[in-house]
Amino acid sequence: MTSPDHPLAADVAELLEAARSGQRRALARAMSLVERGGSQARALGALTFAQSGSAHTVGITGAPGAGKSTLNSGVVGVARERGERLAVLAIDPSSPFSGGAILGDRVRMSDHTFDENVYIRSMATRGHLGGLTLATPLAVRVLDALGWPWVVIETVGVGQIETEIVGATDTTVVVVNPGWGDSVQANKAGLMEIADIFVVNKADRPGTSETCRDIRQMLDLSAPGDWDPPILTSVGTTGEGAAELWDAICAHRDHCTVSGELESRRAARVQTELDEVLRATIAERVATLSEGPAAERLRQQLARRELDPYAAAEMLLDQDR
Ligand SMILES: Nc1nc2c(ncn2[C@@H]2O[C@H](COP(=O)(O)OP(=O)(O)OP(=O)(O)O)[C@@H](O)[C@H]2O)c(=O)[nH]1
Ligand SMILES: [Mg+2]
Repeated sequence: MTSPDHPLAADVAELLEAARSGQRRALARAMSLVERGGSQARALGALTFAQSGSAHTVGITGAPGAGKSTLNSGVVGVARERGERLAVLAIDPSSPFSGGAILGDRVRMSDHTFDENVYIRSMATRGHLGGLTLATPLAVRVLDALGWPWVVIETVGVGQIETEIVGATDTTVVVVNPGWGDSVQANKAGLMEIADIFVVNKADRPGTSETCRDIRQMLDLSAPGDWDPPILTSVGTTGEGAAELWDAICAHRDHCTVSGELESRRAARVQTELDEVLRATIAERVATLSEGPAAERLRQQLARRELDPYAAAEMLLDQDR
């Protein structure tokens, strides 16, 4: 039995074929399956893995309201003028139910809504195991296999997971605002670490050059690599600086392609993804084991101190073998 919500692997292949032929609805459905996780998402991943690896992924991160979407819309415009095709994923890690940020992003990206060479998709976690940390690379893989040469991932850089997602791209752009240097931000060090390009957006506001200088100083303190992250300025609302940002993204792509860093980063990423899949799979198993009727009996024995937790765990694992 095949239902529209639970297609079999063959249907997933058909869906991919339809998406490949340019059907946007098929692509949207494929992305929904990815978001939902589970066996269909895995089937999509399996079908697309071998064909992926051509797309260049660009992460855009920064504090809420830094102007990521506005700036990105300008960058997409520049890239389009240069004849590029791009897919944009706006990741909303905040909650599965919040739609505010996503709605805002839709409005800001609306310049590109009717352009068949731009694909824009918002993704939220549906609460499945591994969440966006696993869904994002899968979504990228689908777009990649379908022939999108650029995948831009925008996410709010406030927490560990968000940095993980955006840090897991080929080129990472960190968007800050004037005054960032003085602000106490918990994951500043994390952002410094993942940034390939810095952009001080809202450069129409005072303090821009000071912020650029502060970032320069922080970068000088960190271990030098063979890529020196440029520090750019932009005004998202006017499009100022968007062309320079696109140029920097292309320069970084060329650099890491030639240096071999692209390949090593990607190899490391697949390894991280494997670890993440293992973690999620094991977590799922733990949840199943600790919910069953056997666990309930053991819990009572634990409460009566007839059994210690190690012995109980062993018994559950034995039963599951
Ligand atoms: N003054 C000024 N305002 C800007 C600039 N860029 C963006 N904005 C405004 O800043 C606000 C937030 O912009 P967004 O592009 O939604 O920011 P964001 O980082 O995508 O926000 P979230 O996705 O909610 O984290 C909007 O009102 C923009 O118009 C800029 O360069 N200067
Ligand atoms: Mg946004």
